[in-house]
Amino acid sequence: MSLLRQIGTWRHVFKLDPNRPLSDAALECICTSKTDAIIIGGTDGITYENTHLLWQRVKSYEIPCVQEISTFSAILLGCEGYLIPSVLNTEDAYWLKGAHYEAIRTYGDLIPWEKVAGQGYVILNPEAKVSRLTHCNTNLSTEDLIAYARLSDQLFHLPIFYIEYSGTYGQIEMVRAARRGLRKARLFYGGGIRTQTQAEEMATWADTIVIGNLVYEDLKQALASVAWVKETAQRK
Ligand code: 1GP
Repeated sequence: MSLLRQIGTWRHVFKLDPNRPLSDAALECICTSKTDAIIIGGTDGITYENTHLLWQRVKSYEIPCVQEISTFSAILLGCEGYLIPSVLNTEDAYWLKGAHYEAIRTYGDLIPWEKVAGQGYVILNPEAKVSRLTHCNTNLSTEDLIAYARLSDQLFHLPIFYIEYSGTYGQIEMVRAARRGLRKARLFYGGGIRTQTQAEEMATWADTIVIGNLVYEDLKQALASVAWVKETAQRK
């Protein structure tokens, strides 16, 4: 199945950070949890070594595993898929297209485009490391979100629109606004999901729910989130 088709089936994914320790037992629970995929990615301290090590560990399970690229020196050759964020609400064009241009200029003909999916990212938590790193304007209204969703989907034709609240639970109005703006793209939501109510609320509007921190803070709840999201998706 092509990467885009695969992504079209994802309801729930775990995002694992190469820079955070995870025991073998915890990783086994995550990879056999019936989540739809593992995304390897993070913001701080990402190196080729820690990324490759985590990938090797995940690869021993059957779960699909893709890399969300944040640092191009850490790109995993031979990974089954690559998610490439372009931050739409950044004030620094480097994070929208500059880093991408550099990577494409470096790797040129070697890039397996059929395994690459672009993500239109809107980062909405001003306290998140990724928000500070990428100089985002997080002070957005629902009208702004609708416009960004249309820009990403109808103008740039990015297959994924990602609302990123990394570390904090977001506002449902923003997710609903993004939903209104999208026609084709898949709507990803990530940020601060810790409870069943939160998972169900976001899964009602987003296509794919990304769980990150909870893996490291409360593994039991993280594992439970798979069913919370999937059962909500089935009811839609
Ligand atoms: C982070 O969107 C993901 O990039 C998930 O967010 O870590 O807050 O769950 P949390």
